[in-house]
Amino acid sequence: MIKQVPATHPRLKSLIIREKLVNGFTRGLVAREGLIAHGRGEAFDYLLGEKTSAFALDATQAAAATLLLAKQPIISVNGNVAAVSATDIIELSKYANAPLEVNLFYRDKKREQAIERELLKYGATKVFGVGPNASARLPDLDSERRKVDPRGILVADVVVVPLEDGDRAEALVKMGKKIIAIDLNPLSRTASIADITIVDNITRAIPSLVYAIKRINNLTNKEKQKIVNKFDNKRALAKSLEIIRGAMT
Ligand code: PTJ
Repeated sequence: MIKQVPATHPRLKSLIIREKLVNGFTRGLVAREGLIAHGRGEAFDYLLGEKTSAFALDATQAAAATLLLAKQPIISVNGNVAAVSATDIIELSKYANAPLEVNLFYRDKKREQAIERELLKYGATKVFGVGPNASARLPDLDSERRKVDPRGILVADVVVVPLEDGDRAEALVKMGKKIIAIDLNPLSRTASIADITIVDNITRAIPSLVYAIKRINNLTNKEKQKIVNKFDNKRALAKSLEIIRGAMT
């Protein structure tokens, strides 16, 4: 219980995120496996110094420009995202003009409805991908993540995929979509296949993405495109690994 932890505790922020995950699990938002996935993220965050690197900020700028240039962007939401970043992701949806779609690896009816309720409770106006609305199928994908909304991920040109390490990103890339990943693990399959990977904790990444969108919103499309062209995902991932290597030595 976070109330028992003194405000001066050096790991308070990390403990608060843990508490949100556990609460999310108790309230039926998070899959059991989501707690394990969070542990993996925490380990990488620890090695990254639990702060946003300059390279993550570069990726955030490129992601902001890509979202503003997109014709039909969409934000994919899973259980962990709903538990730790519901209000942030709703703000991002508003400023990026990108709807939210529930897309789960461990899909079950109760949990998708609980996530939808959570998003609506915090101010989302519309949530795609719930129940019969996830009626389309992504080709070349066998997992439950293949079930998508024909108005959302299926037709989107840019997809934000936070917290997944899987083959969906690959299937989406094959379909010609641009992928913005948020993943603390720079070695994950999603991180390496994405066009832009923000190697940062989602709790820091989304607020800085919203800030970046507000900041560059008034630039011309040409200027936004320049930001995108300047960004090199492979280099940014290599730099994140350098930070991790540095932390180990
Ligand atoms: O809600 P569901 O059914 O869609 O399931 C969600 C999980 C997260 C269980 C599912 O997508 C999964 O199994 O994911 P993976 O394959 O464990 O990948 C999760 C990735 O997110 C890992 O690379 C973690 O390092 C990373 N990660 C975990 N917590 C965070 C994170 N990245 C950024 N911020 C975090 N807080």
